[in-house]
Amino acid sequence: MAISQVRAKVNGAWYTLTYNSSTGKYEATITAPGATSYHQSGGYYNVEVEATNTAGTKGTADGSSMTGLRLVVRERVAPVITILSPSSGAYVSNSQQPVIFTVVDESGGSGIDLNTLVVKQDGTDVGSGAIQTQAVTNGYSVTYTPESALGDGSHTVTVDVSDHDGNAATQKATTYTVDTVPPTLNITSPADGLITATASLNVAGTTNDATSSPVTVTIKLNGVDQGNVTVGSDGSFSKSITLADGTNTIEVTATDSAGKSSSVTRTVTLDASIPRVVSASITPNPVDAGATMIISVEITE
Ligand SMILES: [Ca+2]
Ligand SMILES: [Ca+2]
Repeated sequence: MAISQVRAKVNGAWYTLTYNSSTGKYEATITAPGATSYHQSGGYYNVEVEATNTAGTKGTADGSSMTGLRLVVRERVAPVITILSPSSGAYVSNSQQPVIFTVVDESGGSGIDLNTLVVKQDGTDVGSGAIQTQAVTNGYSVTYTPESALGDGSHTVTVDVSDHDGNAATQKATTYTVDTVPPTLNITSPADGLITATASLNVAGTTNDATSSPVTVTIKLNGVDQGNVTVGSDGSFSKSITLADGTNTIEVTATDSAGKSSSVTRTVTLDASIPRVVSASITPNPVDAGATMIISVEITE
């Protein structure tokens, strides 16, 4: 008996093996399939081997009976983590601000292994209870929501994940600031209820924020924004506005970088009228010395 042909079928293609006299085995050097075996049944390519003798009789084997014919192919492209929000440097006013990111493997890759997903809040693993996932193309959209309120200040979330073939994504991180406290706002001018004869009025005060300065200030006069207000490094601000005749409502709002705001409203009355003496009389006139008389004056505003 003699062997006439030995061949192997890998991923649908047949390859002829040749006899190696030094090893006594039939061998071939072939190129592995270009795609991971992760999605194949059992996680491997089932390689078939067939030997034919000179009588034309075939003997076969494959991975179902011979584990050495179960070909595991791993792709070597790492998945990609993209943090969508909050972005690094952002200020947020929610002490349980959700952190939203995607973990996506390449098309045709082994896919994201969620068991390898590690999210850390300020260095501590957040655990699976704080994480929600939703499948997207080649991966997942993930939302991490802190289970308890974070303190005001800077916080960092890191994300790690690998695909099913063990390729680790480059770690991504976002560092953002939680700020739940609105800025202070103190109006030094005008006093509430001021009545003035001058249309030009200085609105002045100070503002500050412990966590996310600088603070922006807006001044609305009777509902109309009065334009840019410069806030000094010490938090002081001052702006001249022009009052309308009668009752004026001035609303000053200070807003920190996290969007938290404080407002103060002042009501000021502009009375620019000049009293005018229209007529006057003294009755009686002439009057007897030491007698009673009446002075009567008519005034308009
Ligand atoms: Ca991959
Ligand atoms: Ca604040």
